Amino acid sequence: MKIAAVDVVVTCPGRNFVTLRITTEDGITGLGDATLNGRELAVEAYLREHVVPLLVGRDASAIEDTWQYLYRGAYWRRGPVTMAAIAAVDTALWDIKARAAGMPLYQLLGGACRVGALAYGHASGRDLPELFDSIRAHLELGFRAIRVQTGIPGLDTVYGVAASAAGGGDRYDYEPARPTALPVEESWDTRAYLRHVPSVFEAVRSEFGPSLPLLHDGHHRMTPIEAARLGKALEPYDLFWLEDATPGEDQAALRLIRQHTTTPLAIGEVFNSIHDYTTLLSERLIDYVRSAVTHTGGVTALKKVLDFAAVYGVKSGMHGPTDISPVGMAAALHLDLAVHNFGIQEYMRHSAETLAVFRTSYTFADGLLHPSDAPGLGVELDVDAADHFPYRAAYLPVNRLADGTLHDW
Ligand code: GCO
Ligand code: MG
Repeated sequence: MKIAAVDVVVTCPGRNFVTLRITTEDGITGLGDATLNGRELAVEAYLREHVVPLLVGRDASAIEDTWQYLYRGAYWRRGPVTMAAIAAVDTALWDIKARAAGMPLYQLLGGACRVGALAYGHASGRDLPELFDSIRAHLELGFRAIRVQTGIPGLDTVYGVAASAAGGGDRYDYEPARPTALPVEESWDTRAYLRHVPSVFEAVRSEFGPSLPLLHDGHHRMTPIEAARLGKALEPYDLFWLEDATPGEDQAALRLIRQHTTTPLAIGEVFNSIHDYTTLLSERLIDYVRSAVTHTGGVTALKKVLDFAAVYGVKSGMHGPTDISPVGMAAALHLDLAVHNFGIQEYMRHSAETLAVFRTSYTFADGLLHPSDAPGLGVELDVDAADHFPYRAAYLPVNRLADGTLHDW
């Protein structure tokens, strides 16, 4: 089963996506997500210039060998651009193999360990009434686990808080990279954040009771000792996890946080390699692996990370914002079903525009996601529809402190 053609499709149905489409000589096509939010064309060029010419004529069924060929064979390893490109090839080849077998991908990965993947949705509000409305709207949609992000007194805009959550906040995208000439600049104040957040979780717990799983994303903004303090302050509210408390590069930072708090910790959405996890897993410094198929080298590589995590009792909690395309989302759902150490799946829901280009078959019911039993990943790319949405340059925001110092966003 030789690879006959490879296309890189860049489209912007509401936000930018990069998709690799591999076609075999016998006409089977496979899709892979290569979207790197705000840096999309770097991956497109990497694929188009350096990877596509290597793929045509290769055996489409040799997935591990192709992975090693692109990883070891490049000499320059790892990094978000390289690993997103490899992820797209790997995912597309798994899609092809599963379509050729007439099976949903999760069957090839060992079969289902569960009936569906528990998903968490994103509730947010600039103040408590907005936040409560947003949580209620998510509960009505069927979510059984909720991420809570809140406005901070004194700050105009805060990561994770929809500008128009007032309308119920059941569907929104508060952070598409914005199509401005320069990144939007937001302001940040960690002391104000640390003072405010525990009171919000106290209010949410007293309104919604003790059993609802609640999550929170620190988005890499704290120092280790600040994160330790927040984790400790949130202990009475029994979080499912505190995510990305500190910047992702510093694995040792989690040691300090861990010494001070029993709040479960999740990290890894910006990681791109199993080597980013060696300290974190072997020293049991985290509870959840946040990596997505899209940014970690694909199904092959993330399955290895999760098997490594299982040795230490660490579970999955895959990244699933709207900048993971429906193709990347479907790949996540197949792994969610197949790995024993599944924890939870983030699910932000794509817009109608996006879903008109990517025809999905996965379903959400009673708080659980299922990838469907369609062969392969279960997603079709409508290339004609994609052509109606040309790429638009866009940036994620940047953060500055009151004195102008650039801070992690
Ligand atoms: C999350 C993430 C996202 C990122 C986004 C950046 O937990 O879902 O933090 O919201 O900000 O993926 O491109
Ligand atoms: Mg996050």
